[in-house]
Amino acid sequence: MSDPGSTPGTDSHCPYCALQCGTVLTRTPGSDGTPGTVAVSPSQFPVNEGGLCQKGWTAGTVLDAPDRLRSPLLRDSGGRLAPVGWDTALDTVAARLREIRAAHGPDAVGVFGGGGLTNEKAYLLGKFARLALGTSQIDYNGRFCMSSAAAAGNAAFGLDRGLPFPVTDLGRSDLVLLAGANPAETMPPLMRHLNRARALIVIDPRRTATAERAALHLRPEPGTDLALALGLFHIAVTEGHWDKDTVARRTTGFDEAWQRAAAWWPERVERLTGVPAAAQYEAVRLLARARRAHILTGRGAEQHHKGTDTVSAFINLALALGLPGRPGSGYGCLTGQGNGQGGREHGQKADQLPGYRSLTDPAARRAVARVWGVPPDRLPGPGRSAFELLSALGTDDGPRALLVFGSNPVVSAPDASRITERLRALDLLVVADFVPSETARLAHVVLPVTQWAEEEGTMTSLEGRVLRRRAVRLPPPEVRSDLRVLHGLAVRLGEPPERYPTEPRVVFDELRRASRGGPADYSGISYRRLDRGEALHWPCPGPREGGPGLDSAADGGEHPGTPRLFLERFAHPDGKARFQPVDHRPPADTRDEDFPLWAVTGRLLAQYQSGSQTRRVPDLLAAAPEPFVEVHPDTAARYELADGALASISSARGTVTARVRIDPGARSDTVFLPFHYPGEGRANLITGGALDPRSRMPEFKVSAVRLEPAPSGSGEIR
Ligand SMILES: Nc1nc2c(c(=O)[nH]1)N[C@H]1C(S)=C(S)[C@@H](COP(=O)(O)OP(=O)(O)OC[C@H]3O[C@@H](n4cnc5c(=O)[nH]c(N)nc54)[C@H](O)[C@@H]3O)O[C@H]1N2
Ligand SMILES: Nc1nc2c(c(=O)[nH]1)N[C@H]1C(S)=C(S)[C@@H](COP(=O)(O)OP(=O)(O)OC[C@H]3O[C@@H](n4cnc5c(=O)[nH]c(N)nc54)[C@H](O)[C@@H]3O)O[C@H]1N2
Ligand code: SF4
Ligand SMILES: [Mo]
Repeated sequence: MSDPGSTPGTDSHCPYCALQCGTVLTRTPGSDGTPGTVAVSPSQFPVNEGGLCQKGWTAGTVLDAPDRLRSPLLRDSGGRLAPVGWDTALDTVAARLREIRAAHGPDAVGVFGGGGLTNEKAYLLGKFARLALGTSQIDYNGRFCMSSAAAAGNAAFGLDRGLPFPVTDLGRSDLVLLAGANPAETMPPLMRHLNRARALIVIDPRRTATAERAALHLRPEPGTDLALALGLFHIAVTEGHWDKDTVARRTTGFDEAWQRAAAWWPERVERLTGVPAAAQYEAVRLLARARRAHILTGRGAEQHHKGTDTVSAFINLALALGLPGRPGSGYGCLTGQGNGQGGREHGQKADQLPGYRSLTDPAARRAVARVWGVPPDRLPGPGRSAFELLSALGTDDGPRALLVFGSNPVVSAPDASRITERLRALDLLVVADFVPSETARLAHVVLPVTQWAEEEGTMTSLEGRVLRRRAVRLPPPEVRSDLRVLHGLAVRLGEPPERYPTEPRVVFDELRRASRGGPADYSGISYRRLDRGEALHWPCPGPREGGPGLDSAADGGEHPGTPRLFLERFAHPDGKARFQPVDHRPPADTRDEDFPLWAVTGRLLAQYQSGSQTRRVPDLLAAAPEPFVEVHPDTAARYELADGALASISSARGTVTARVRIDPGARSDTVFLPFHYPGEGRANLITGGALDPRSRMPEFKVSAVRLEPAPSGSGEIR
């Protein structure tokens, strides 16, 4: 790439969450050939309207993190990671992969991707795994994120796009119900839209910054949202608030779903969830009175071993009220990661091909194999889901090598000490990252890659809009893009070089062809249209194959994209949405004498995910410096814990050490831990691997724990 120059004011998007706030990047050229610093300011993009959160404002700092990876690293005979050249690093990886494959077969190599990768990277990673490695063993961290909402959305609507409407619709809503989401911390600029809505209902066991803005805050015991949603559905029907006409015209399966919900009368729901019956009636009354209403779910409702059924229960409620498909109303999931939407569409998921197609669908296999220039039987079948893949590493029939692109599972995977052990048991761990994450530190080979402001690409936001990421500076000299890394490895594994383009635009044009005809059809979207500022939400089909318009230089055609889905019909063949017959079940853990409290985990405004990026930003670290446990004053007193003391929080899996923060907004049966910190403060030392049977989502949100003062002499937690 040539030096992009120092033109002030390049439009791009924030590198962090799925809101993908619009930014303006300004580069100050460095002296003597250094890449220069990048300042981020907000643009007047519709989702953020000139606002950014603290993470967005400070994102430029990570580009110049003092310990940024600037050269490939290879573990030497003394066990230390030492700098080497790219040829040595890639030759070593390719040679070891070949040995492992020859000894144990192609499924002995696994790949772990991320929802922060651009569409181009996610697409090429899936292709690389299936063709260059020939492995079925690929999955990604999106499995830990919105997979339950995706499974429920597909079941109900025949299509999964987080928000089937633009974010700006929320500002015109009469009522927004948020189940298990805390956007005041996780997507602050979204609050501009939510504050414009007439009213908010928040369902969260904690009194969060978001709940403080709500007209009504329902505080269920953690892990009981499914019963609560069944109860709200029950009241909607028994009080005559349901939309009989829409249910009859546009849905199927009401009777079976209702049979389950019929048994969840308000007093029973109150006994199980702790939400007073009067508050349940009030919530349904507010929903029913609203002309335009939205029901949104976040990770609080989804990250459970029954997350899919819980989301289905909220969708049942929405369908009963006639919201999905009604203009100005709807159900949506607040997707989390920067490319959490696009990352789930292009084939880095264990069971998936580009265009959001199924790896087991013969027609989809034929279509994608044709674009890839291989016979369909070269495509392996579905592999293990993320947690199952990580759990199998280094076992007799599991992968012996793992390539990680865009995740830090040592901190973010559940049952973290066991997963860390599995990573250590590998014959080969390769991590591509731009900072020495906790996972990179365990690797045999570390590959330094470019960051957002150093690369071109596309991201798909939580509203299904495809956005351009733009390069404003050159990367440090020995740093390569993920696309170049994949190309270098594929060629060394004997693949034809042209199969792995390194130019993002060329990869995108191939992705367009590979997605054509799939649910997430990008064939009508091109860099040229995006660069003209067109607002394109998928599906956006392009001109017919062979006709004008699909070559790399071409435009993509005239299709305006689809900002609002389901207005005429849902995506199932009969055009109807499907109620799901779901019923409540308890969390995987039970509270007992040994573990009498619930622990829930989640996020803080100033840290992002495993923290490997934001813990390197001084302002953010100052705002949220160390792991803490939020405890109700009565609970703290019961366990003789003072504010600021160090506590041990133990589950059947392990123990976390964190500083006590007494908070009257907590429930007295529940403590809260953020999961952004490494070492002894890793919240995931206590979480477990109970998986949702359909989405394979682990139960991050609820664990039975015991709380006690940390043993004296406990180490530093920073
Ligand atoms: N600052 C910041 N922003 C982020 C991220 C980040 O790491 N930091 N990550 C991004 C990503 S990838 C994601 S997925 C999103 C997540 O965004 P959110 O879903 O808003 O975030 P969480 O904090 O994980 O969970 C939301 C709430 O769920 C509640 N909760 C816990 N258990 C339960 C329960 O059983 N029922 C209910 N109803 N609520 C419960 C918690 O108290 C918490 O307030 O945020 C995105 N934005
Ligand atoms: N207890 C608990 N655990 C959770 C959750 C929870 O609520 N509670 N939430 C879960 C959720 S929703 C999520 S999304 C996961 C997220 O957890 P992780 O998957 O660990 O996500 P990140 O911390 O964003 O890790 C991304 C890593 O990839 C690097 N990276 C970023 N962009 C790129 C790129 O383009 N290329 C390459 N090669 N590397 C890149 C970053 O530097 C970072 O080290 O955590 C899950 N874990
Ligand atoms: S809300 Fe999300 S996209 Fe917007 S500035 Fe903050 S982290 Fe970035
Ligand atoms: Mo996420």
